[in-house]
Order: sequence, then structure tokens, then C-alpha cells
Amino acid sequence: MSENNIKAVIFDLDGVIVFTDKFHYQAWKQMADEIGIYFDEEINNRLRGVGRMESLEIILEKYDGEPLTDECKKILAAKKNDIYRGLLYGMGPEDVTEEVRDTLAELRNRGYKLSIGSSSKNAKLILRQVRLMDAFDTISDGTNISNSKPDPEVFVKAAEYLGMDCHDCLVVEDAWAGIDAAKAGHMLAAGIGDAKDYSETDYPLKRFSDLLNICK
Ligand code: B16
Ligand code: MG
Repeated sequence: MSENNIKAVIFDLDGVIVFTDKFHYQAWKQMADEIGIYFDEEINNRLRGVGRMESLEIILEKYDGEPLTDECKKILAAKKNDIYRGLLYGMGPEDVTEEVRDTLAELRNRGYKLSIGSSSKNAKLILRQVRLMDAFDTISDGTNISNSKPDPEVFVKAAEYLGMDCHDCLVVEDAWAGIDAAKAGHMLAAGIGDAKDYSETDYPLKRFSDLLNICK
């Protein structure tokens, strides 16, 4: 075990373990085109780590038609999700790098408990597709929370499922909102990708396997 208190590692999924950004983009783009709303990759970047309905609200900032009912918004989100899931079924084990697989296995080998902490309601489908279900002790995802990141709920639930104190958990995130969620949950936060240079990040990761220098 390491010099710090870390006993468990909670991983965000999208942007950390797998990269489904392009599928989110394609699916939202198709939905937006159908109802004539402008959507681009820059707007898509703002959706990282943000829940599905909250993402739709961001996309609708460009909508200037008649106000949409909640029912209508649900239909739009469901349409996007159908397209997105269709794309996820095309994923396979090759969509996870050897570096990620080896690092997860080594962390377990060193005695750390591992969990997923993802906003996605499709997390289990993704993990099944890439054959990573067995790499984690538990999964906390969009199906067991009522509040999206930056609320800490998804990570606090993960700690609870693992039987761990929040102070003993390290969260690994690519989104600023996810780092804020970890800090709000009194956890340490490692940032990769966009979150690497965020001021609230405790441990910047140049690459995924850098985790092995933190969790010794
Ligand atoms: P779904 P993460 C997040 O996953 C994605 O980053 C975000 O773009 C997406 O809107 C959210 O999941 C909800 O996903 O529509 O599949 O429930 O980064 O928290 O693993
Ligand atoms: Mg993410």
C-alpha cells in the first residue's frame, strides 16, 4: 500500500477507461439535425461527464422554437440514446488499451479495491462490450443516482458499495465537473486529459499507468 491513505480507486468511465465521445457526438448530432438545431464538437465537449438530460438542456441553448414540453425532451433524449446504444454495440475488447487493462490488474494485485463512478446509464453495457466487468469490485453509475456530477453522489455511492471511507478513495476523472464531484465528496482526485491541468486536481496524470506511482 502507498504512503497516502488511498485504499480504493474509483474510475470515471468515459474519457478515462474508454472513449465514447465520438459516439455521443454522432448520436446528438443526428438528433439535433432532425429537429434543426446547430450542434458541433465544441458543444459536445461541454457534455463530458454531464448527465443525459442535463446534456440535452445544453444542446437546447441553440433552440429558438416553441418551448418544448418535458415529454418532448424525454423523447429527444430517448432518440439520442437509441442511436448511441446502437453505436456501443459495435465496441469490443480492442477499445480498451493494454495499458489500462494492465494497470487495473496491477492495482488489484497491490490490494486496492476498484469501482466505476460514471454518470452514464449505459456504463454496464459498455463494460460488457469491452469485457471489463470483472476488473471492478463494484459499479456506481447513472442508474443509481439522482444527482449528476459535480454532485458527489456517484462517487459517495461507489465508496459505500466498496465499504470504504470517502477519505480513503482516489477518484480518476477526465472532466472538471468530475474533479469537483470528487472534492465535494472529500476524496482525492487524479486528473487525466482535460482534468490534468485543472487547479483542483490533486494528482495530474500524464498517462493512465502513472496511477501505479500514486498507489504503490
Ligand atoms: P448516458 P462518464 C458520461 O459518462 C459522459 O461523459 C457524458 O458525455 C454523458 O452525457 C453521461 O455519461 C450520460 O451518459 O446518456 O449514457 O447515460 O464520463 O461519467 O463516465
Ligand atoms: Mg468522463
